[in-house]
Amino acid sequence: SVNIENLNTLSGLHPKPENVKFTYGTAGFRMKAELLDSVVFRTGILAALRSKKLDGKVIGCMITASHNPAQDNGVKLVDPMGEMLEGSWEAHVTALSNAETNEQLVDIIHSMVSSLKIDLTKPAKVVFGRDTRPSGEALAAAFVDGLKVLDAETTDYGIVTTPQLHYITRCLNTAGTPEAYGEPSAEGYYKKLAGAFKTLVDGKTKLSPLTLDCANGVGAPKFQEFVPFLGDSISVNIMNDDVENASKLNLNSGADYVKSNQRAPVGLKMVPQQRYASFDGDADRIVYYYQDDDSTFKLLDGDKIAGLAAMFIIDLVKAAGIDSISVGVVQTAYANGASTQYLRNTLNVPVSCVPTGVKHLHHEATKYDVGVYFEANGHGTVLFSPSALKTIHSAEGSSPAQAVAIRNLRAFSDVINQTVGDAFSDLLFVETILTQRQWTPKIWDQAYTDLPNRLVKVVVQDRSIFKTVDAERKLVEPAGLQDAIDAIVLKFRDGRSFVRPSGTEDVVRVYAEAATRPETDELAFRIAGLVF
Ligand code: NG1
Ligand code: ZN
Repeated sequence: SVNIENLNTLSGLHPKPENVKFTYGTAGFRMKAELLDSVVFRTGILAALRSKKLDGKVIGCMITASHNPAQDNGVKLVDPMGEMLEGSWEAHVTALSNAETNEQLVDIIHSMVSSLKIDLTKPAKVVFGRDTRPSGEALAAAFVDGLKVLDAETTDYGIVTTPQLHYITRCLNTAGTPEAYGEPSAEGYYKKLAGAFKTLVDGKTKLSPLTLDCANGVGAPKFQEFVPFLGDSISVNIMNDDVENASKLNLNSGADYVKSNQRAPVGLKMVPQQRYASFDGDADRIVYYYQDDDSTFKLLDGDKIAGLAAMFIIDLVKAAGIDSISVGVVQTAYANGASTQYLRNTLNVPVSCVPTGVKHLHHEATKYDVGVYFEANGHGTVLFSPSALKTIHSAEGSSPAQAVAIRNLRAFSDVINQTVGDAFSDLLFVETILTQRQWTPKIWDQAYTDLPNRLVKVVVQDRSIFKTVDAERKLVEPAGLQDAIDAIVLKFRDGRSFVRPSGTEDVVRVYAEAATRPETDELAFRIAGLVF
């Protein structure tokens, strides 16, 4: 059983703050960094338990608060194949984090051990990394103390992007198997992605340079590290790369800022028709943008990236002569209505809508041979099923053109991080498609025209009274509210609006879209008025 004396000593170093209730949500634990010490310590205990439960498989842990301000931090666990922690364990880690005394902590551990049949004699292996936040180092030390409670073996990967940590976790667990995913190191990651990218752009005319806003986060030093591996296959001008000055992290920059404000990050003077992209603070999200000749700002968000990827893959499987492979796209209700129309009616691909949160999108995407999933905010990736990969790797093609398409499909599956949305990998696959087609951002943008849309936050007394169904598109509670929403939406051309409680902030979100900007604003205003 657990060495209680050891646990008491270690736990004493990481006391729980009083009167705080913690919840492991869609983004793990995330809050002001000064509240996190005990939470991260206990997350270490849980990670070790999870590894023991999975017979010593490696569990990953990432210490980051993504696009949140510098004073925040967070912690998130990664399951063996690089996916998010299994849903049912979120309740266990929440319970551990809220134990008020050491006795309660021990009780919860013992009841997990018995109800989940965890064999404590099994080994535990846990790896971890963190972003550039100053609070990260001390939190990593708290995590290591948590691992000591159960004598877990551990490796500290230091400062890495969130997707690198997911990649490394999967590599460690698949090493030596037919599913081997790559070398478990940042260098192995760079080599794999760069190698695939070079194959994909080989012999094509290089595009003009891409300007890349790194939100003054971990993406900056890590992309710098990546550049030598890419050689002269791409040129990228990195900006907002000041990670020494912690207060600048995500400040008026990054994917979340650009998407929410529909404007360029601080310090960027845009030139018409050039390509720009922004990462978020832990480099798992990306959005593109450009300026049109009339100076308007044009956003190429997660929906636009999904459309581009789906279009390209459909063409590629046709060209390869293996169009038995089915392609599908997964979105949330926040996807622009015009993107859904484009996917369904122009590309003729099936589109599923799931609740907000990457784990829902990821899960749904595994149902297709090739599943493209993106949140509008720029988090997403493309999943190739094991059988699709087998088909792609065994196909030979009956013409030189087919052979080239097959080679491209293989490289495309390697350039894409299959574990989680990854800004580096998404950047490379967008650059691949634009290079292969010799497309400007404007040509990419012409696939469809976004409906004007508006996302507003409404602060309410108790957001837990809002209950949704149908992938969060309909409210069932409070009673009558949905009917009132429907009655208003009906009056707007191309009108669509829905209301849901945020999973990460204490607000209710109202989304609206309609045929024109003034109608959209009016619709959003009227629906927000109903909620308030
Ligand atoms: P909530 O706060 O539940 O709306 C937000 C984003 C999600 C996702 C999560 C996790 C929107 C509208 N919502 O969720 O897409 O990224 O944070 O970070 O962008
Ligand atoms: Zn992020």
